[in-house]
Amino acid sequence: MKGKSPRLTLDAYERGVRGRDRAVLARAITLIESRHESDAGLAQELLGRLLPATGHAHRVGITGVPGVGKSTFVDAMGMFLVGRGHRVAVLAIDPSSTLSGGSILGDKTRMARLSLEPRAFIRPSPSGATPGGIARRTRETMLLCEAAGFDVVFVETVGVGQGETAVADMVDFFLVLALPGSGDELQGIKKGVLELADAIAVNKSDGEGANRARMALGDLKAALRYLPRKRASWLPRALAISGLTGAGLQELWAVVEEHRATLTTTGELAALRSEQQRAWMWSLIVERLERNFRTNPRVAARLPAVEADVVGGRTTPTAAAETLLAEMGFGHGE
Ligand SMILES: Nc1nc2c(ncn2[C@@H]2O[C@H](COP(=O)(O)OP(=O)(O)OP(=O)(O)O)[C@@H](O)[C@H]2O)c(=O)[nH]1
Ligand SMILES: [Mg+2]
Repeated sequence: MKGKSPRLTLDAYERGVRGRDRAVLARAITLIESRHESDAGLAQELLGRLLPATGHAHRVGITGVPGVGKSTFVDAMGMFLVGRGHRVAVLAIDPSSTLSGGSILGDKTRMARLSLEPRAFIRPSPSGATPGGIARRTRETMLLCEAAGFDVVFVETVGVGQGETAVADMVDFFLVLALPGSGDELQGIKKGVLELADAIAVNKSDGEGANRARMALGDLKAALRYLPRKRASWLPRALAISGLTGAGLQELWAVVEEHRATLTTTGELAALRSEQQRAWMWSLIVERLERNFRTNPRVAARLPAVEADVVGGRTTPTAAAETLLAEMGFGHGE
């Protein structure tokens, strides 16, 4: 990867993104991801200008354990949608990757067709230092993609860690990919993740897996009836798919469209968008507070020792938090 490319002007970013110039879009995302204080103002100004051009896309979150077939699925689904006239953006959050991390390459080879497709755009979302940071950058990247004319945005996250809730908070439709297997294996999907799902797709439903997928589907449908409903108007669906053969993809997209139509009719989509705006505001606040906290010189001076004391069991987390917050003037009981 080359060194820092020079920044464009605000007008050039805006014109390029609106003009669907993918190279400018990529540079605008880099600007959004920048941790330099000097870029933050420009980034927020650009977002402000582009905001009216956002909000029209299908925002679809996808999660599943490593190896479940997310990349293969997104490649196949993306190509299917491009074939139907959509423009597809894929944001992949990889907790193990950094900006120049190696897994990016791996994903591009798994999305061999989509990565060559001019009407698609694939961008890995590097994990930041904080969950709030991931959420902010991914959300803002999604908005840039929408302003650049992408009408389907997939946000992919590996089904480990806390990423799922952050992603579920910023999308309209949350898809959980599962593996065909016994009931035991299905229980391997974290319950908390199941509760976020608008649909569960049992992937690899092909060849020898087809029968097992059908059995898994029965278990899932039963399980879904007992889970608390995310929303009254929508019972989460379970279906069998194969990213490899493309089986079930058309049906799955029909479910996404039905979900959209339902939520539009009930007014829930509008409410969801308002909620997403609120979550965005909070991720900005929390991220800024955390950054100010960590970069506060008094806190920074004491943080390593205090943290070591907590790890070493010499002080309690509560006492340590109080000590550090007091350095910022956040006393107790105000
Ligand atoms: N039989 C079958 N194999 C599949 C299918 N989808 C993916 N695979 C295989 O499963 C393996 C993992 O697929 P990936 O698409 O890389 O899975 P992933 O979920 O993106 O994995 P991570 O990026 O590591 O989290 C690969 O060997 C794929 O060829 C499918 O629908 N059917
Ligand atoms: Mg993958």
